[in-house]
Amino acid sequence: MGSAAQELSAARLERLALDAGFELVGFARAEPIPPQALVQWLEAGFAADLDWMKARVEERLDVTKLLPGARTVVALACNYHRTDAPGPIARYARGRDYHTTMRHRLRTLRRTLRETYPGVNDYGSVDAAPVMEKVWAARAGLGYVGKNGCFITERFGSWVVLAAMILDAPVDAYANGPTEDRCGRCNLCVTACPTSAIEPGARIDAERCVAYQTIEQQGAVPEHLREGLAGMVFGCDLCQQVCPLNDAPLPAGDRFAPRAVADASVLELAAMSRAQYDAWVPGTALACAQYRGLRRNAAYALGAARVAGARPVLEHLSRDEDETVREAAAWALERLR
Ligand code: B12
Ligand code: SF4
Ligand code: SF4
Repeated sequence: MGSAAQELSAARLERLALDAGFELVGFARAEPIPPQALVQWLEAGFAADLDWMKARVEERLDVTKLLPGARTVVALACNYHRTDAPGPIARYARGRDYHTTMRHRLRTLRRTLRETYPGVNDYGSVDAAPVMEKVWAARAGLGYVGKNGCFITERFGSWVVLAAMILDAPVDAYANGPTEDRCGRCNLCVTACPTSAIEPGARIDAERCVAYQTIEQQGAVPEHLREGLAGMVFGCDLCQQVCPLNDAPLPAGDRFAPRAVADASVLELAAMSRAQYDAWVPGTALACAQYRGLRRNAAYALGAARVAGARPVLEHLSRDEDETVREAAAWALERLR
């Protein structure tokens, strides 16, 4: 069965995606994305040093550049919330790396898709591909982008990670765009953000976002932002934590079960030996920050929160072989005086 032009059954595809492990599935026509949101964000400098965000703009705005003849974007989401308390590691990063889980599910979907519709070609995206995943999730009716810049669903709130699969065939039913904006007059996320990173229009200035500084940025964190790192070592959940639309989270499946590292305190992360790092971190999204980055972040977090008992650990870090770790520890020690 199948040629690229045949109309596929949305209901059948949805079943395949659910069987592959995705929890929310929607369909959008693969039409070009109006350039304003992305172009204005880039021109405002909000991509900071994310050079890969500045590249491949044409593909981001037009998925036919990624898959010739693209007709449909299947938007996919998985809940990752577990009923655990706030901690120094953002929730999405506490278990097995979500990229691995989502890629695994995409591969399963691709396999069954090809069995069902042999002539159809696809392009899969999880995070790093030049695909605007929130825009596709919105167009495909899975929810909407909240004031905090996060994608909010009815069922799981914003505790979802996203993926997309582009197809070169149409489906027989498409969604009618984003669900209703439920933010209204609420502004809790904007006031909760410790570094004022949330701009009007759901635009996040990456430079000012703790998630960017603790995950992506390799050098020293600018001094005026360090205060905002109190208690956070990897990523930041504050603008989601305070969101009333996240008040009734549902527990995610075992693929998202927290690993041992999720129980570590900021102090323990700062004091982490190389052997502990090797036991805790590989296979989780934390690996992105590396050994040095996690201890640098922990030093800032201890200094920002003025944790008095942290002095011995910080003194140890102030003699670290890595200059950024040494400098972060020196800054933190200065604040304990
Ligand atoms: C760059 C990036 C970042 C940057 C910038 C954040 C941002 N909001 O843009 C930094 C490093 C700061 C970051 C942080 C985080 N990120 Co991030 N990030 C991305 C990435 C790679 C690209 C996002 C992007 O294109 N930004 C550029 C702006 C211009 O586009 P946009 O985000 O889509 O927002 C605009 C449009 O959506 C438009 N818009 C809104 N509604 C509609 C509707 C229609 C129809 C149209 C046309 C447009 C439109 O308005 C928005 C504002 O201009 C995506 C993965 C991907 N490939 O999409 C993950 C992604 C957005 N991140 C994700 C996560 C989990 C996070 C963190 C929560 C991690 C953490 N806990 O620390 C934080 C949240 C910070 C925040 N408040 O947004 C998830 C989002 C899950 C969710 N429920 O929203 C994604 C989708 C990764 C994934 N595959 O799951 N991230
Ligand atoms: S993730 Fe943290 S720093 Fe970034 S916008 Fe949300 S609250 Fe602000
Ligand atoms: S905290 Fe309020 S304004 Fe922010 S995303 Fe949630 S509902 Fe919208």
